[in-house]
Amino acid sequence: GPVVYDPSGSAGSLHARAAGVLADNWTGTSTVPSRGLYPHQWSWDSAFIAIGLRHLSPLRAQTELETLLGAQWADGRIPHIVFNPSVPLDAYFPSPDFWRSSAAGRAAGAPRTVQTSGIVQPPVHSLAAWLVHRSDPGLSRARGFLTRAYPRLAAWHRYLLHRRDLGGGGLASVVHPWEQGMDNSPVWDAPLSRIAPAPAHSFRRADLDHGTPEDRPTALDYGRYVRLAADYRDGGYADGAGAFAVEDPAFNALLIASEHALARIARELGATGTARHARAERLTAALMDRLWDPAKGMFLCRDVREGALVPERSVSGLVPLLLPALPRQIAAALVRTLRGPHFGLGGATRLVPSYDLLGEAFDRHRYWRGPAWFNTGWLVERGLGAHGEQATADALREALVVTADTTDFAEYVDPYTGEGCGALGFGWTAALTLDLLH
Ligand code: 9YW
Repeated sequence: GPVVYDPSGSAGSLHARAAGVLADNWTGTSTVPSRGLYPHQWSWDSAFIAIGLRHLSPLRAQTELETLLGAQWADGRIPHIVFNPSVPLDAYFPSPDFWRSSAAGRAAGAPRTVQTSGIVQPPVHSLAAWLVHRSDPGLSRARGFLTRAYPRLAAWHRYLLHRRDLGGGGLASVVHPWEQGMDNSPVWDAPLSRIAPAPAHSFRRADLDHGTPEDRPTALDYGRYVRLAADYRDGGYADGAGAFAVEDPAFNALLIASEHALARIARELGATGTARHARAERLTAALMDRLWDPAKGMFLCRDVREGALVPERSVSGLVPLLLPALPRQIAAALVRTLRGPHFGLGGATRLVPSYDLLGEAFDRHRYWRGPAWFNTGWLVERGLGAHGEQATADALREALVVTADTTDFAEYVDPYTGEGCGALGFGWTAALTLDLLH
């Protein structure tokens, strides 16, 4: 839709600067989230980046997704990182040697030609593939883009639906906070407290060479991330046995949106897609059944090992608004929660904080413990539009675009002041700004 934003009469220059960020971060086959902090390909970043890139170059957007899909494991999982072999090993931790994905006796059929991590990230990919196709169907058909992508996307969903249904209720579980993408969210504090941290001297954090320590996860958090990942690796990446298993509303809502997108892809390729739409509807029912909290008016995470909901309010619990098929009264409650004191949209803030403004663990600068992020803002903006909340969607879109502009496409921002934090020239911030401008 149209964006009112035009401070200097040159919205075109914001567009050009966003395109410049994506050009700087482009490696030739994919786009890095940030040249300094994250010099490899990240899974959900690439999906969001492709959604923006399609406005600049549908070919590059297709290539972005194809590079990621090329790193798929034999069991269907899409790894959360695809490593760039020309970047020094110590530029990012954990590096390829940590994951041992290409060591002898490759676990679960890791790819032979590229080095990857062994965990996953939220399944935004089928949604991205469909949007990329729609931006230039002629080019897509000529290149057989969907024909080649479809079996890989279908295997990815199959992995999540079958190997990751650790709670037995039909939803996919994440086995590491990094898988859900909101690394140090206060939601993970309780399930993580059961994990014995790896000793601090057993690894070296490369992120602290770039990020401000007060904005990054703590040393204790990192020790636990390393322990969990090492245990998963040492178990051959087999699913089911780990001490950490959580059903997350954003992860599952994105799976549902992607399943609907995959149904459309199947139809484009000549099948009916009916079974996929029906599966997405069953997943939506499971989401409401297992994760909806009527008293809080939002979705919560379920700690599968405890068999209970985690009573923390995170932006993750608002992301299901993105599903057009959500029952009216559920969508209405989510919008009330978004505007209420815990998230403050249109009141205390014009953006969407990553965590409860009134929560005990709220920290306006520390990563996923309060700051507003552009990918979650974009998802909520789409959700507001899908449920007829046009004025609120427009105001949020305007705020996202202005904030991307004034912060030079920051990774995340103070939800009250819009002050930029983390990396600048961040990939999905630039890409989703482009999408919001279109
Ligand atoms: C890290 C790349 C990734 C994102 C995650 C974000 C962060 C990696 O960066 O994780 O080192 O902390 O939390 O969502 O995909 O942008």
